[in-house]
Amino acid sequence: MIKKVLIANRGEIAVRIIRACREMGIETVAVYSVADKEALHTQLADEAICIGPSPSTESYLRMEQILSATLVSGADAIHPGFGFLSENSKFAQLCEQCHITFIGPNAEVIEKMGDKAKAREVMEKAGVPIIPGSKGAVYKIEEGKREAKEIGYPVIVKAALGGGGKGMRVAYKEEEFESSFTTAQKEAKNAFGDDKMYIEHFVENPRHIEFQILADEYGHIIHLGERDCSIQRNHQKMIEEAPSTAIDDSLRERMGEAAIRAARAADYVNAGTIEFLLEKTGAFYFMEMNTRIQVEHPVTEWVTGMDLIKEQIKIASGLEMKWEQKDVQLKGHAIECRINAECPEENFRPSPGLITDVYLPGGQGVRMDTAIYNGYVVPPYYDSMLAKLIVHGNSREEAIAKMRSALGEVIIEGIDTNVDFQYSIMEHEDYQSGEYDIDFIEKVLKKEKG
Ligand code: MV4
Repeated sequence: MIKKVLIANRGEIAVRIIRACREMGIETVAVYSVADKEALHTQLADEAICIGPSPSTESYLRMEQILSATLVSGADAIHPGFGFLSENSKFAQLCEQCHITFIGPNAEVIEKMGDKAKAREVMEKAGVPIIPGSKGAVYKIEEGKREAKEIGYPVIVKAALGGGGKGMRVAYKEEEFESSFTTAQKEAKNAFGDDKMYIEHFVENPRHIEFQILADEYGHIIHLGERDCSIQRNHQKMIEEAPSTAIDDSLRERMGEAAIRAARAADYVNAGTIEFLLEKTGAFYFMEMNTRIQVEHPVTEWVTGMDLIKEQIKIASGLEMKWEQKDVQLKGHAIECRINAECPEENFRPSPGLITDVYLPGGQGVRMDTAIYNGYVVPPYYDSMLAKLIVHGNSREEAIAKMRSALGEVIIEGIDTNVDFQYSIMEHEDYQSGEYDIDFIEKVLKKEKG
């Protein structure tokens, strides 16, 4: 069993992992940058080691520094959280070489699923529905144009190493193809140092539905139901909920089975997520697999009653999973709102700085995952997410009522936040009816401007 974990992350997820370890009797080591000397994760862990200057490229992304800190502290495992090095196959491999347990899937799986063109091939072979698209990789415009014609417009050109919207362009008709392809490929080359592309039919107005899976070393794989992550802006999710208003028990069973097939085909071990696009017709397609714990994991925790971080640690320790699919019973409804340090009125510009006053909501069915406190200074170097407000109710209506009430109690002074914007979404009739797709926020903002 793992005895001591180094947390290669910061903010609320680092705190979340420290708490899980403490409950399990596992020692914790925090790493921190100069800007995070007074951060909550630095203070909460049993030990803390400074790994470099404030920019993440000089601290949280420095593999050698983090590995050295692990060896010096005597930790036997690293939890990477999300972002930073969490989906870096080279880092997972270096951990292996240093005999450090990487709490996540192995390097080979991370690399395989990191190449989205490769992942498509793996899923197609396994009988998981994929979006009609190019057979393999595409490097040249002419080749792409031929494929696009066969697939049928509109098409979307994607970078194989992309994800999260980078290196991705839509072409609605053949005349647009050349410029879309060229722009996407240039962006890919810049961002990922790789110009491998693939092409898919562009699915219009879908929902983003993802399935949480857990897999142990002994071939047991279960799914924990879906999260609806359609409420997003510029590929940044804002609200996630479980269950989805677009999915009934029969569709859940079919998508869940597809997710398990996908995980098995990838030889997956640990916690992972299968992303699907869901059309209004009920047709669903594999999009990507995320090989990390995700920001929105608490909504799944609340409808299943499981602790996903503890499950990750147990699986990484080589324990056999004690859950079977029949043990997974979804109960009630959970919603998560991401609270960011940003100004919605000024195109969501980041708003770092000193927090002069904080009041955090609580009560039955209300959870706040955060690393902020009164007097904390939000550094300008990292992601703007300050907190995740998660609520659980017996019904979706109750969950929405709880979220409105809890958002109304939040006080964060000194910086701008999106709390009022989140409140306005809870009041929106299309949110309340559950009839929304991935274009919801864009539509709301357009209407506001008139
Ligand atoms: C798509 C798509 C429509 N059709 N692929 C966005 C990020 C990356 N994970 C893939 N993405 C999309 N791929 C096809 N064939 C639409 C998107 C997309 C999207 C997907 C999920 C959530 C929000 C989104 C916002 C814009 C575009």
